[in-house]
Amino acid sequence: MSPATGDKSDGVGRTKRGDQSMQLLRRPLAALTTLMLACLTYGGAALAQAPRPWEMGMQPAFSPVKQRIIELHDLVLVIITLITLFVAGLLAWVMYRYNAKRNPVPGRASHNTILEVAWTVLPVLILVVIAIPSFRLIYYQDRTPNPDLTVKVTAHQWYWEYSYPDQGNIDIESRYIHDEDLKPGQLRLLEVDNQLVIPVGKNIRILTGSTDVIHSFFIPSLGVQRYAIPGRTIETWVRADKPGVYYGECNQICGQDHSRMPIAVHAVPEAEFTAWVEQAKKSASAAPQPQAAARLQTAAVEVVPQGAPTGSEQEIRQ
Ligand SMILES: [Cu+2]
Repeated sequence: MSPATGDKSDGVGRTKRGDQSMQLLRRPLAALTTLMLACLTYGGAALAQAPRPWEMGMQPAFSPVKQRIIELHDLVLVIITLITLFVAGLLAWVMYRYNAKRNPVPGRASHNTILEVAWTVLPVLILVVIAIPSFRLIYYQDRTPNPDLTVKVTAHQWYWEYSYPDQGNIDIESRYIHDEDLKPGQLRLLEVDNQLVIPVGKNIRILTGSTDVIHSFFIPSLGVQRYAIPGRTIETWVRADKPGVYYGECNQICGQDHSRMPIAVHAVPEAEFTAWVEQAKKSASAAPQPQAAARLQTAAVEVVPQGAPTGSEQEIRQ
């Protein structure tokens, strides 16, 4: 490119190239501002927990299970980092010390008993060190021995249904908010019309099921991830440490609107939860939902052949 075309002056001493470098600077500055705003928005404890711009690690923990997941992750990260550095160091040493120039006559040794025992036993020991906390965590997040509350989570193409068998079978359906209906500050494809309300600090038993295909109930900041499978009931549990809204998504590819079945868990103090239950009971008796109740009863055993439209699909199509 000639200077005449690439470096035109605008008459006040600034050049086009100068403008370009300003523009190059502007992008990182804008990103930094977005990041700072995001930190201000989400940084406080117990606000909305959702994915953030430029997020590198996992979402922070707001449940004991998530806390343990992060601890296991950190342990394994240290171990694999040490192994990677060790192997990379060995490789560099071999390339430096034993290349053809420095080592023209290769050695003829083919066995070393101590080394062979060591490189078999050490990896086994490392795997045992990883396996012990892994199995502990699997059993810990599997179920809670003394649940304070049970919530049945039923997945549909493409929305969630939450019912509370211990609270008079309250049954609510939870759907995403369409882009055009989003209010300022609401998160696109994460906000829902009816949140899953739970009391804070209580052990909640979660039972997942599905009426059509395999979905997955996934809330990163609470450390919950369970398949929702037709014809099966799968158990897990959660305890939210702080009040707040915790966002998640179906993370099992389940059809064309897979990306449109978000989860919003609203953890509230117990008194607020009791009030919500009363309110939900009242509105349920005011407007009974026989269809939803019937679906709930059959959710655990209903298997829909693949390709056959389900009741919920038909509703959506109408
Ligand atoms: Cu799904």
